[in-house]
Amino acid sequence: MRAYKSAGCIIYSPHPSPLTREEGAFTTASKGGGYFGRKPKPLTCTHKAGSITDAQTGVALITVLLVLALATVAVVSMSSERQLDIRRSENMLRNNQAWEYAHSLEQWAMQRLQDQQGFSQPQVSIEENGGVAMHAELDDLQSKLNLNNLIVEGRDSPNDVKRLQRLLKQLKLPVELTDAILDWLDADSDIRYPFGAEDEVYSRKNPPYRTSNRWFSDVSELMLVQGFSRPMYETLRPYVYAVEGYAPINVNTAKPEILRCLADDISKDRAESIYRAAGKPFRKLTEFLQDEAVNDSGIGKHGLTVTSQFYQLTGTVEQGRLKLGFLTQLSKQNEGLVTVIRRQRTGWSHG
Ligand SMILES: [Ca+2]
Repeated sequence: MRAYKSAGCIIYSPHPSPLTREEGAFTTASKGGGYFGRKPKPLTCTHKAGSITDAQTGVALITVLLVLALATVAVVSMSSERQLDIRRSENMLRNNQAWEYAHSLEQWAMQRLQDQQGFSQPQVSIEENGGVAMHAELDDLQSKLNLNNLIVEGRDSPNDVKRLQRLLKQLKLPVELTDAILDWLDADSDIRYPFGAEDEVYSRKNPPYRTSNRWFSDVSELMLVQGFSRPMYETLRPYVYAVEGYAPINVNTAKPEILRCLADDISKDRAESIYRAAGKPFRKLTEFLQDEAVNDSGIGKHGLTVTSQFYQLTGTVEQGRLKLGFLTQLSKQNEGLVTVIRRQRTGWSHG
Protein backbone atom coordinates (compact mmCIF):
# COMPACT_ATOMS: atom_id res chain seq x y z
CA MET A 1 0.00 0.00 0.00
CA ARG A 2 1.19 3.46 -0.90
CA ALA A 3 0.34 6.73 0.62
CA TYR A 4 -0.19 9.94 -1.28
CA LYS A 5 -0.47 13.52 -0.20
CA SER A 6 -3.53 15.22 -1.34
CA ALA A 7 -4.81 18.62 -0.31
CA GLY A 8 -2.88 18.56 2.86
CA CYS A 9 -3.95 15.05 3.90
CA ILE A 10 -2.15 11.80 3.44
CA ILE A 11 -4.25 8.99 2.04
CA TYR A 12 -3.53 5.39 1.23
CA SER A 13 -3.72 4.24 -2.35
CA PRO A 14 -5.86 1.09 -2.70
CA HIS A 15 -3.67 -0.09 -5.55
CA PRO A 16 -0.11 0.50 -4.57
CA SER A 17 2.47 0.61 -7.30
CA PRO A 18 5.35 -1.87 -7.01
CA LEU A 19 8.21 -0.54 -4.95
CA THR A 20 11.74 -1.08 -5.84
CA ARG A 21 13.98 -2.78 -3.41
CA GLU A 22 15.61 0.58 -2.76
CA GLU A 23 12.25 1.99 -1.77
CA GLY A 24 11.67 -0.87 0.68
CA ALA A 25 9.41 -3.21 -1.32
CA PHE A 26 7.47 -5.86 0.59
CA THR A 27 8.59 -9.38 -0.20
CA THR A 28 6.46 -12.45 0.04
CA ALA A 29 9.58 -14.58 0.26
CA SER A 30 10.07 -13.51 3.85
CA LYS A 31 8.11 -15.52 6.38
CA GLY A 32 5.11 -13.62 7.49
CA GLY A 33 6.04 -10.97 5.02
CA GLY A 34 8.45 -8.17 5.65
CA TYR A 35 10.03 -5.02 4.38
CA PHE A 36 13.16 -4.34 2.62
CA GLY A 37 14.79 -1.20 3.67
CA ARG A 38 12.58 1.39 5.36
CA LYS A 39 9.18 0.56 6.83
CA PRO A 40 6.27 2.90 5.91
CA LYS A 41 5.67 5.45 8.57
CA PRO A 42 2.15 5.62 10.01
CA LEU A 43 0.09 8.02 7.98
CA THR A 44 -1.65 10.83 9.80
CA CYS A 45 -4.03 13.63 8.80
CA THR A 46 -2.25 16.88 8.66
CA HIS A 47 -5.40 18.92 9.47
CA LYS A 48 -5.54 20.62 12.79
CA ALA A 49 -8.43 19.92 15.16
CA GLY A 50 -11.51 22.11 14.35
CA SER A 51 -10.65 22.73 10.70
CA ILE A 52 -13.45 22.26 8.06
CA THR A 53 -13.19 20.00 5.05
CA ASP A 54 -14.63 20.94 1.63
CA ALA A 55 -17.49 18.46 2.11
CA GLN A 56 -18.38 19.97 5.48
CA THR A 57 -18.24 23.44 3.95
CA GLY A 58 -20.68 22.36 1.20
CA VAL A 59 -23.14 20.86 3.69
CA ALA A 60 -23.05 24.01 5.79
CA LEU A 61 -23.61 26.18 2.73
CA ILE A 62 -26.59 24.11 1.62
CA THR A 63 -28.06 24.29 5.12
CA VAL A 64 -27.69 28.05 5.19
CA LEU A 65 -29.30 28.37 1.75
CA LEU A 66 -32.18 26.12 2.84
CA VAL A 67 -32.80 28.20 5.94
CA LEU A 68 -32.64 31.36 3.85
CA ALA A 69 -35.14 29.92 1.35
CA LEU A 70 -37.55 28.92 4.12
CA ALA A 71 -37.24 32.35 5.73
CA THR A 72 -37.87 34.04 2.37
CA VAL A 73 -41.00 31.94 1.75
CA ALA A 74 -42.29 32.77 5.22
CA VAL A 75 -41.63 36.50 4.77
CA VAL A 76 -43.28 36.58 1.31
CA SER A 77 -46.28 34.68 2.65
CA MET A 78 -46.71 37.08 5.56
CA SER A 79 -46.27 40.05 3.23
CA SER A 80 -49.00 38.73 0.88
CA GLU A 81 -51.39 38.26 3.77
CA ARG A 82 -50.73 41.81 4.96
CA GLN A 83 -51.35 43.11 1.42
CA LEU A 84 -54.67 41.26 1.32
CA ASP A 85 -55.59 42.62 4.75
CA ILE A 86 -54.81 46.17 3.60
CA ARG A 87 -56.83 45.72 0.39
CA ARG A 88 -59.74 44.18 2.31
CA SER A 89 -59.77 47.08 4.76
CA GLU A 90 -59.58 49.56 1.88
CA ASN A 91 -62.54 47.89 0.15
CA MET A 92 -64.61 47.94 3.33
CA LEU A 93 -63.81 51.59 3.90
CA ARG A 94 -64.63 52.57 0.32
CA ASN A 95 -67.78 50.45 0.41
CA ASN A 96 -69.01 52.31 3.48
CA GLN A 97 -68.07 55.65 1.93
CA ALA A 98 -69.89 54.75 -1.32
CA TRP A 99 -73.07 53.89 0.55
CA GLU A 100 -72.86 57.19 2.45
CA TYR A 101 -72.73 58.99 -0.90
CA ALA A 102 -75.70 56.88 -2.08
CA HIS A 103 -77.62 57.90 1.03
CA SER A 104 -76.86 61.55 0.27
CA LEU A 105 -78.35 61.06 -3.22
CA GLU A 106 -81.44 59.54 -1.59
CA GLN A 107 -81.70 62.63 0.60
CA TRP A 108 -81.52 64.77 -2.53
CA ALA A 109 -84.38 62.79 -4.11
CA MET A 110 -86.50 62.84 -0.95
CA GLN A 111 -86.03 66.60 -0.65
CA ARG A 112 -87.10 67.07 -4.27
CA LEU A 113 -90.23 65.02 -3.71
CA GLN A 114 -91.06 66.83 -0.47
CA ASP A 115 -90.64 70.18 -2.19
CA GLN A 116 -92.94 68.98 -4.98
CA GLN A 117 -90.61 70.31 -7.63
CA GLY A 118 -91.90 67.88 -10.21
CA PHE A 119 -89.53 66.35 -12.73
CA SER A 120 -88.15 69.34 -14.55
CA GLN A 121 -84.66 68.18 -13.55
CA PRO A 122 -84.99 64.51 -12.67
CA GLN A 123 -81.27 63.79 -13.01
CA VAL A 124 -78.32 64.89 -10.95
CA SER A 125 -74.63 64.44 -11.66
CA ILE A 126 -72.01 65.50 -9.17
CA GLU A 127 -68.25 65.26 -9.40
CA GLU A 128 -66.29 66.08 -6.31
CA ASN A 129 -62.69 67.23 -6.18
CA GLY A 130 -61.78 64.15 -4.20
CA GLY A 131 -62.28 61.97 -7.26
CA VAL A 132 -65.85 60.94 -6.42
CA ALA A 133 -68.37 60.95 -9.26
CA MET A 134 -72.06 60.51 -8.49
CA HIS A 135 -75.02 60.22 -10.82
CA ALA A 136 -78.68 59.65 -10.00
CA GLU A 137 -81.97 59.62 -11.84
CA LEU A 138 -85.39 59.93 -10.24
CA ASP A 139 -88.31 58.19 -11.97
CA ASP A 140 -92.01 58.08 -11.30
CA LEU A 141 -92.79 54.36 -11.02
CA GLN A 142 -96.47 55.00 -11.59
CA SER A 143 -95.70 56.05 -15.15
CA LYS A 144 -95.46 52.28 -15.78
CA LEU A 145 -97.56 49.17 -15.08
CA ASN A 146 -97.39 47.59 -11.64
CA LEU A 147 -97.29 43.81 -12.13
CA ASN A 148 -99.08 43.35 -8.82
CA ASN A 149 -102.15 45.21 -10.14
CA LEU A 150 -103.19 42.04 -11.97
CA ILE A 151 -104.63 40.42 -8.84
CA VAL A 152 -106.79 42.53 -6.52
CA GLU A 153 -108.10 41.00 -3.30
CA GLY A 154 -107.31 37.51 -4.56
CA ARG A 155 -109.10 37.88 -7.90
CA ASP A 156 -108.01 38.80 -11.41
CA SER A 157 -108.38 42.49 -12.27
CA PRO A 158 -109.74 42.27 -15.86
CA ASN A 159 -108.94 45.87 -16.82
CA ASP A 160 -105.34 45.57 -15.64
CA VAL A 161 -104.90 42.15 -17.25
CA LYS A 162 -106.14 43.66 -20.50
CA ARG A 163 -103.63 46.52 -20.18
CA LEU A 164 -100.75 44.08 -19.79
CA GLN A 165 -101.95 42.07 -22.78
CA ARG A 166 -102.09 45.22 -24.90
CA LEU A 167 -98.57 46.11 -23.80
CA LEU A 168 -97.26 42.63 -24.67
CA LYS A 169 -98.91 42.84 -28.09
CA GLN A 170 -97.47 46.31 -28.68
CA LEU A 171 -93.99 45.03 -27.78
CA LYS A 172 -94.48 42.01 -30.05
CA LEU A 173 -94.27 39.60 -27.12
CA PRO A 174 -96.60 36.56 -26.71
CA VAL A 175 -99.87 37.69 -25.14
CA GLU A 176 -100.18 34.18 -23.66
CA LEU A 177 -97.46 35.07 -21.13
CA THR A 178 -100.26 36.68 -19.10
CA ASP A 179 -101.57 33.22 -18.08
CA ALA A 180 -98.26 32.21 -16.54
CA ILE A 181 -97.86 35.62 -14.84
CA LEU A 182 -101.31 35.33 -13.26
CA ASP A 183 -100.59 31.77 -12.08
CA TRP A 184 -97.34 33.03 -10.58
CA LEU A 185 -99.30 35.66 -8.65
CA ASP A 186 -102.51 33.90 -7.61
CA ALA A 187 -102.73 31.88 -4.42
CA ASP A 188 -104.16 28.70 -5.93
CA SER A 189 -102.41 25.84 -7.71
CA ASP A 190 -104.85 25.56 -10.62
CA ILE A 191 -103.14 25.87 -13.98
CA ARG A 192 -104.77 28.38 -16.33
CA TYR A 193 -105.57 26.99 -19.72
CA PRO A 194 -103.68 26.84 -22.02
CA PHE A 195 -100.46 28.65 -21.10
CA GLY A 196 -100.52 28.78 -17.29
CA ALA A 197 -97.94 27.12 -15.03
CA GLU A 198 -97.94 26.10 -11.39
CA ASP A 199 -95.74 23.95 -9.13
CA GLU A 200 -96.05 20.83 -11.25
CA VAL A 201 -94.40 22.68 -14.17
CA TYR A 202 -91.72 24.45 -12.14
CA SER A 203 -90.85 21.39 -10.04
CA ARG A 204 -89.73 19.62 -13.24
CA LYS A 205 -87.19 22.34 -14.07
CA ASN A 206 -83.49 22.06 -13.28
CA PRO A 207 -83.09 23.27 -10.61
CA PRO A 208 -86.70 22.80 -9.50
CA TYR A 209 -88.57 25.61 -7.76
CA ARG A 210 -92.11 26.53 -6.84
CA THR A 211 -94.50 29.31 -7.81
CA SER A 212 -94.44 32.48 -5.77
CA ASN A 213 -98.24 32.56 -5.21
CA ARG A 214 -97.82 36.10 -3.91
CA TRP A 215 -96.96 39.59 -5.12
CA PHE A 216 -93.88 40.18 -7.21
CA SER A 217 -91.13 41.50 -4.97
CA ASP A 218 -89.04 42.50 -8.00
CA VAL A 219 -89.60 42.58 -11.75
CA SER A 220 -86.64 40.22 -12.22
CA GLU A 221 -88.92 37.43 -10.95
CA LEU A 222 -90.34 37.45 -14.47
CA MET A 223 -87.25 35.49 -15.51
CA LEU A 224 -88.59 32.59 -13.43
CA VAL A 225 -92.06 32.67 -14.98
CA GLN A 226 -92.81 29.95 -17.53
CA GLY A 227 -92.31 31.15 -21.11
CA PHE A 228 -90.05 34.13 -20.36
CA SER A 229 -86.64 34.35 -21.95
CA ARG A 230 -84.05 37.00 -21.13
CA PRO A 231 -84.71 38.97 -24.38
CA MET A 232 -88.45 38.97 -23.57
CA TYR A 233 -87.73 40.15 -20.04
CA GLU A 234 -85.38 42.89 -21.27
CA THR A 235 -88.05 44.07 -23.73
CA LEU A 236 -90.79 44.28 -21.09
CA ARG A 237 -88.66 45.54 -18.21
CA PRO A 238 -88.71 49.31 -19.06
CA TYR A 239 -92.51 49.37 -18.87
CA VAL A 240 -93.25 47.44 -15.67
CA TYR A 241 -92.35 47.59 -11.99
CA ALA A 242 -93.37 45.91 -8.76
CA VAL A 243 -94.59 47.42 -5.49
CA GLU A 244 -96.82 45.66 -3.00
CA GLY A 245 -100.51 46.29 -3.49
CA TYR A 246 -102.37 48.23 -6.15
CA ALA A 247 -100.79 51.33 -7.71
CA PRO A 248 -102.77 53.27 -10.36
CA ILE A 249 -101.11 54.71 -13.47
CA ASN A 250 -100.28 58.42 -13.34
CA VAL A 251 -101.56 59.88 -16.64
CA ASN A 252 -99.35 62.96 -16.19
CA THR A 253 -96.11 60.98 -16.31
CA ALA A 254 -97.06 57.85 -18.31
CA LYS A 255 -95.13 57.38 -21.55
CA PRO A 256 -96.98 56.97 -24.89
CA GLU A 257 -96.43 53.19 -24.82
CA ILE A 258 -98.33 52.97 -21.52
CA LEU A 259 -101.08 55.41 -22.57
CA ARG A 260 -101.62 53.22 -25.61
CA CYS A 261 -102.44 50.27 -23.32
CA LEU A 262 -105.31 52.06 -21.60
CA ALA A 263 -107.90 51.09 -24.22
CA ASP A 264 -108.28 49.01 -27.36
CA ASP A 265 -107.35 50.42 -30.73
CA ILE A 266 -105.35 53.44 -29.60
CA SER A 267 -102.96 54.15 -32.43
CA LYS A 268 -99.37 55.20 -31.91
CA ASP A 269 -100.20 58.75 -33.12
CA ARG A 270 -103.21 58.95 -30.81
CA ALA A 271 -101.06 57.88 -27.87
CA GLU A 272 -98.53 60.60 -28.77
CA SER A 273 -101.35 63.17 -28.86
CA ILE A 274 -102.55 62.09 -25.40
CA TYR A 275 -98.97 62.24 -24.13
CA ARG A 276 -98.67 65.83 -25.41
CA ALA A 277 -102.17 66.87 -24.28
CA ALA A 278 -102.44 70.61 -23.83
CA GLY A 279 -104.05 70.25 -20.42
CA LYS A 280 -101.03 68.59 -18.78
CA PRO A 281 -100.31 68.41 -15.95
CA PHE A 282 -103.85 67.43 -15.02
CA ARG A 283 -104.89 68.25 -11.47
CA LYS A 284 -107.94 66.00 -11.53
CA LEU A 285 -108.65 62.78 -13.40
CA THR A 286 -111.85 64.24 -14.85
CA GLU A 287 -109.75 66.93 -16.58
CA PHE A 288 -107.74 64.20 -18.26
CA LEU A 289 -110.81 62.19 -19.32
CA GLN A 290 -112.45 65.33 -20.78
CA ASP A 291 -109.33 66.48 -22.61
CA GLU A 292 -109.78 66.80 -26.36
CA ALA A 293 -107.12 64.16 -27.02
CA VAL A 294 -108.71 61.65 -24.63
CA ASN A 295 -112.51 62.07 -24.46
CA ASP A 296 -113.49 59.66 -27.25
CA SER A 297 -110.53 57.28 -26.97
CA GLY A 298 -112.35 54.65 -24.89
CA ILE A 299 -110.12 55.27 -21.88
CA GLY A 300 -112.02 54.78 -18.60
CA LYS A 301 -111.15 56.02 -15.13
CA HIS A 302 -110.23 52.60 -13.72
CA GLY A 303 -106.76 52.43 -12.20
CA LEU A 304 -105.72 55.95 -13.22
CA THR A 305 -104.50 58.88 -11.16
CA VAL A 306 -102.92 62.33 -11.57
CA THR A 307 -100.53 62.04 -8.63
CA SER A 308 -97.94 59.47 -7.65
CA GLN A 309 -96.88 57.78 -4.47
CA PHE A 310 -94.07 55.50 -5.65
CA TYR A 311 -90.76 56.64 -7.10
CA GLN A 312 -87.46 55.05 -7.93
CA LEU A 313 -83.97 56.48 -7.64
CA THR A 314 -81.33 54.80 -9.79
CA GLY A 315 -77.77 55.89 -9.16
CA THR A 316 -74.06 55.19 -9.37
CA VAL A 317 -71.14 56.22 -7.19
CA GLU A 318 -67.62 56.03 -8.62
CA GLN A 319 -64.71 56.40 -6.25
CA GLY A 320 -61.31 55.55 -7.67
CA ARG A 321 -61.35 51.91 -8.69
CA LEU A 322 -64.72 51.28 -7.03
CA LYS A 323 -68.11 51.64 -8.72
CA LEU A 324 -71.37 51.13 -6.83
CA GLY A 325 -74.75 50.90 -8.54
CA PHE A 326 -77.89 51.14 -6.43
CA LEU A 327 -81.63 51.36 -6.73
CA THR A 328 -83.95 52.84 -4.10
CA GLN A 329 -87.74 52.83 -4.08
CA LEU A 330 -89.35 55.78 -2.34
CA SER A 331 -92.90 56.28 -1.12
CA LYS A 332 -94.46 59.71 -0.76
CA GLN A 333 -97.41 59.93 1.60
CA ASN A 334 -100.28 62.39 1.16
CA GLU A 335 -98.88 64.66 3.85
CA GLY A 336 -95.60 64.92 1.94
CA LEU A 337 -93.56 62.54 4.06
CA VAL A 338 -91.14 60.54 1.89
CA THR A 339 -89.73 57.21 3.07
CA VAL A 340 -87.43 54.57 1.65
CA ILE A 341 -89.40 51.37 1.10
CA ARG A 342 -86.68 49.37 -0.59
CA ARG A 343 -82.98 49.64 -1.34
CA GLN A 344 -80.80 47.29 -3.34
CA ARG A 345 -77.35 47.11 -4.89
CA THR A 346 -77.48 46.72 -8.65
CA GLY A 347 -73.77 46.64 -9.39
CA TRP A 348 -70.42 46.57 -7.66
CA SER A 349 -66.98 46.53 -9.18
CA HIS A 350 -63.39 47.17 -8.23
CA GLY A 351 -60.94 48.31 -10.85
CA1 LIG B 1 -100.61 30.22 -8.37
